[in-house]
Amino acid sequence: MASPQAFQTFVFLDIETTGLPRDQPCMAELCLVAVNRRSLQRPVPDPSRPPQPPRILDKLTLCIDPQKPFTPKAEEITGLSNQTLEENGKADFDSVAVEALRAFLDRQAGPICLVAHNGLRFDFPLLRTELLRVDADLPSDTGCLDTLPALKELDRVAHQSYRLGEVFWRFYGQEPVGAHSAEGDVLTLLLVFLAKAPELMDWASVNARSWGDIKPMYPPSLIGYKN
Ligand code: DCM
Ligand code: MG
Ligand code: MG
Repeated sequence: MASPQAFQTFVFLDIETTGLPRDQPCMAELCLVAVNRRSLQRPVPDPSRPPQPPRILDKLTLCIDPQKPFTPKAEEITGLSNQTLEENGKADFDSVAVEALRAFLDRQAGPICLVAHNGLRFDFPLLRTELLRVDADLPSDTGCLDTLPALKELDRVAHQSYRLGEVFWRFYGQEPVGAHSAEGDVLTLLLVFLAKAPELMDWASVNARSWGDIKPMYPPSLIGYKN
């Protein structure tokens, strides 16, 4: 970003998809949890107690009937399928979903920083592709923080895994709950963030990227068919 930003709200997000970037995936589930910086400024959690998210947060979870077939692997790990999403009457990622997303973000005190684990390589570019597909976008000065390189840089320890579940294990000595559900992964990310919140918020104020600089994962025109 051009100058250091004192982000007021951190919006943790995770997206479940029909596959990996090489599959040019579609979103199948989106979860956002918004937390004011005030609720992130607290002592480092006590590792002998089960970690808890802050009491005050806003949450939006949407299931989406994607325009593409799931890969077998994505279906297996997410527990989602084209058939069950359709049977449950879920719509595609459409203008109504965009309105819900916008309204959710508009309710938060700004400036806002989106936070995702591996977000710069996965969640942010894919969300941008999906938004552009329906002629929508987010404000270009929205902050974007990827906790994967951020934690790596703050740790300065070589040869450690920074997969979300492994980082959670290092901080809390337990397996995360609900891996590969969007809400489960967001709560895991929020708890990981809490373990290093002061450092990560400082890091974000200097190193967060701008939404306007996020390149779409693939051109939005390339999709729009169904199996
Ligand atoms: N994904 C995949 N195969 C993997 C890991 C992930 O196809 N081995 C896809 C499907 C997931 C999405 O990436 O919905 C997001 O991953 P995660 O659940 O880790 O957020
Ligand atoms: Mg993820
Ligand atoms: Mg996930």
